[in-house]
Amino acid sequence: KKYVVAILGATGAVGSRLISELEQSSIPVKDVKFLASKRSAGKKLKFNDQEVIVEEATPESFENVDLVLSSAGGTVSKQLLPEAVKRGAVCVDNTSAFRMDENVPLIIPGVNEQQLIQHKGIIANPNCSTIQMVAALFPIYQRWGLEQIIVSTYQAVSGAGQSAWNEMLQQAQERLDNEELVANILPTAADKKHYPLAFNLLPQIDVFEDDGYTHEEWKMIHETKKILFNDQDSSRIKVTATCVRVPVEIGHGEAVYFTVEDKSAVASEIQLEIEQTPGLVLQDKPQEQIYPQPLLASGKRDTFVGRVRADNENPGAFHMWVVADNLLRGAASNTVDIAECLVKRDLVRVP
Ligand code: A2P
Ligand code: 11C
Repeated sequence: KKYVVAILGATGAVGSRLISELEQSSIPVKDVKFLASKRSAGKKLKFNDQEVIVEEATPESFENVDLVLSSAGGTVSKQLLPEAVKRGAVCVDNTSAFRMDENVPLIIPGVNEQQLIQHKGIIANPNCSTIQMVAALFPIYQRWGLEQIIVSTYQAVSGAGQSAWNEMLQQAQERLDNEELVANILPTAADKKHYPLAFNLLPQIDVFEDDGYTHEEWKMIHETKKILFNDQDSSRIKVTATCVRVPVEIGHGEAVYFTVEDKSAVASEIQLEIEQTPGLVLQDKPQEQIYPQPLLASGKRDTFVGRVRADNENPGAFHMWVVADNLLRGAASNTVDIAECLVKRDLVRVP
């Protein structure tokens, strides 16, 4: 069987990678449709050697489509994905629109793809910072159990979309030209004030909740619990986060501090588990200054782990440093991996 695949948000930072990941996937593609806003209608993009003309996304765009890979923002997903499902298309969504919906599986292949069987038309891709953290912790969780996770993130600007990325590059040029740095988007277009990111750090990703956490921090906490416990017994693990935007183009870094249930765990065994897990790459030779870095992870599908070490003051507690390409591992690759799992399990149909 071959599939008609639509990419919603094909012109975006994640969209361009959805196209290349689909090209390299095992999914048998009959035809593709590239959808974006009205602004991009008529633009020409490539799929393999074929020229594809971008169309404005409307509910009718999804007639005769089997599979939708979507990354055009939460508002667009909320409007259009139910229309796609109505027309029989199965949607893998990169946005936060449906992640916490109890009818929507939140999937990281290699961690919980068995939950795909429950899908009702929409499957959610977790937030990029959640994916790389849970991917790195999962083998540790399976072998020793997890009590608590305390994470501090160092997130690249590309996570905020192409326009925020352009804004930071422009600010870097402004600095070189000794001009004032202009900020109209970051930390987020959804809030009132804007600050330069170039040569700066912004401890705000997304908007603030009433309890003083940002929505990005909220996502890391609640998505992690949903993925590991499928919404049942989520109090079994304590998760807390501080998310910071850093002037890096691609590749989120995360300092992950965690405590395990089984206190017999040692750092060398944790390193071994990581080394043996497909999709994880151990880069951990302090004496040779080998550790994960965004510039090294950019363009790769793997999750890179290093600086694994025990907290010498607290038995059963460890640190590690996790880096992944947020646009690939945290978005496009995970989405296409989900789609491949759906194809392999013959689940590309709306029940
Ligand atoms: P467009 O390029 O036409 O604006 P990014 O995350 O890099 O900012 O990309 C966002 C993606 O979502 C782009 O492909 C963008 O298309 C698309 N998009 C934005 N608004 C809409 C909309 N109303 N309908 C469909 N696609 C949209
Ligand atoms: C960022 N993690 O780096 C965000 C981007 O929920 O899919 C992804 C937002 C999301 O800004």
